[in-house]
Amino acid sequence: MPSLPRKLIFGMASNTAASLKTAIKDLSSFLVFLEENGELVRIKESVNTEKDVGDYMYKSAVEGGPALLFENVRSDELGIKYDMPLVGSLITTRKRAALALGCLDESMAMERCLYAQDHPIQPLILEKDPYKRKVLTESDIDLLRVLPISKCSPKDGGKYIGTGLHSSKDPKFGRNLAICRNQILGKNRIGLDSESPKHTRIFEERAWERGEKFQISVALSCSPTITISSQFKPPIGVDETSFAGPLIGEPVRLVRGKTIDVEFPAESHIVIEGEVTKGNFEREGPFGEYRGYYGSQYERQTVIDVKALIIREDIQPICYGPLPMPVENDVIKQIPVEASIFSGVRRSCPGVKNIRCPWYGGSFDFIIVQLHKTYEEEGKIAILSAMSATNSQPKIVVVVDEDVEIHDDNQILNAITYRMQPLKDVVIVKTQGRGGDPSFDANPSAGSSAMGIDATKPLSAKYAEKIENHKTNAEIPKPEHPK
Ligand SMILES: Cc1cc2nc3c(=O)[nH]c(=O)nc-3n(C[C@H](O)[C@H](O)[C@H](O)COP(=O)(O)O)c2cc1C
Ligand SMILES: [Mn+2]
Repeated sequence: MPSLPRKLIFGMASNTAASLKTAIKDLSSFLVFLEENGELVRIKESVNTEKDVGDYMYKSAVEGGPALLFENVRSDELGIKYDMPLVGSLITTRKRAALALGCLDESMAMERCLYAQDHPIQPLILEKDPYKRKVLTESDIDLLRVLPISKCSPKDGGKYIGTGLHSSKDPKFGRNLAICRNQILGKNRIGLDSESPKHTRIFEERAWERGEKFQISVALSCSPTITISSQFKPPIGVDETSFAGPLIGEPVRLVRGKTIDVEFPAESHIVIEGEVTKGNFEREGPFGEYRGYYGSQYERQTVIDVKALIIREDIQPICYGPLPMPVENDVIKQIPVEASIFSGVRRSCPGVKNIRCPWYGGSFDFIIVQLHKTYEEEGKIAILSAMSATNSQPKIVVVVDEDVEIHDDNQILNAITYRMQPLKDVVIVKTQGRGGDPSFDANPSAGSSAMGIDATKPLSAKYAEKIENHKTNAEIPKPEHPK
């Protein structure tokens, strides 16, 4: 493989990490930056897409390890060696997610996301494609022979693209950007999983109602900033691409589709363009989901008929597609989802201090709100706001006071235990129910519900004083006879 470009980033050597001002605009530069800062390692030994890649990615992800650049990838099933390297476990730590947002200091990431939400920059559609690309069409396409796509988890029903950026358009709502997973179903057929009521799904159904095929492009290996920006949760009709602009400090550049009327981010190394025909379903899955369990077999998954596979020729293209589940999914979503819920809750509770969407709730289903309460029932209002701030339908919301450290689960559980009375402080509402939540799937006819726990102290009542640490500079002597 030709070595990665050693180019300067933001006019200075990329290892001067302390000077990162805006997010990095393309994947190759991001990888250089990670490598020079000890956040990426190259795997030179030959690995297969059936097992090895998944094993490596998962191990590095659960250990909080580096991103992995697989330089020698093969498929034993197909008996081939790929020309294209594969990058995996790319955004599996909050630190790298923050770097993708342009923050060297993780604690600044929420603030940057709030800034991006409040200062969107519309993308720029280029008249001319700035890069040389190879365009393969319809029957010339054989996805698994060209792209080193691996299994993500051992019992997945096939090989999956997990990080594809799906752009689509609607006459009323404009452009939408989201990540959906795609099982490779054939040479030029991939599955499209877009849950209801997400915008991609709504756009798809509206295209079918107009009697049209649903056009969609799936971009791989874009700037990680755009990948993360797709996870903001604005209302329908707001293009998530516009949140990446303020993060990279300029409009995201889009290129017109080669075979469909949908643009894609110019810097993408790989783009799949296709159409979804109403009624075209295929069996898909199972897939190891973001909740940490395999989703049940999907008998009816919509299918994208691939019209074009577009690959950069001006650089060494790298494939960023398969991912270690559930870690990378949860980390990519976490910060923008927290920021989206923060701005939703702030509308009704200006005293909201922080939001946390922990990995154990799949970064969607469990929300912790830290609140400076100004009136007695505000904790309950914060619960209702957090539940309805996005279209992701959380299942559990916990509200805590500002003296509770939001990233310390022990403190959260202590607040739930001793600042809450179940009969008075728990709110339960019936919900639509989400397929994929194993506790719902086990008995769907029983329905589903969401719970809010107000674990804030009452303002009016006198409350027991919390024990603070003793303040002393004295050192505890070391034992004289260590075991
Ligand atoms: C790695 C990754 C994979 C995802 N896969 C899917 C998926 O297969 N189906 C889905 O409905 N949402 C998936 N999501 C979540 C959506 O991208 C997310 O909810 C997004 O905000 C939806 O946007 P939309 O409502 O504008 O369509 C995924 C998220 C990440 C980070
Ligand atoms: Mn959207």
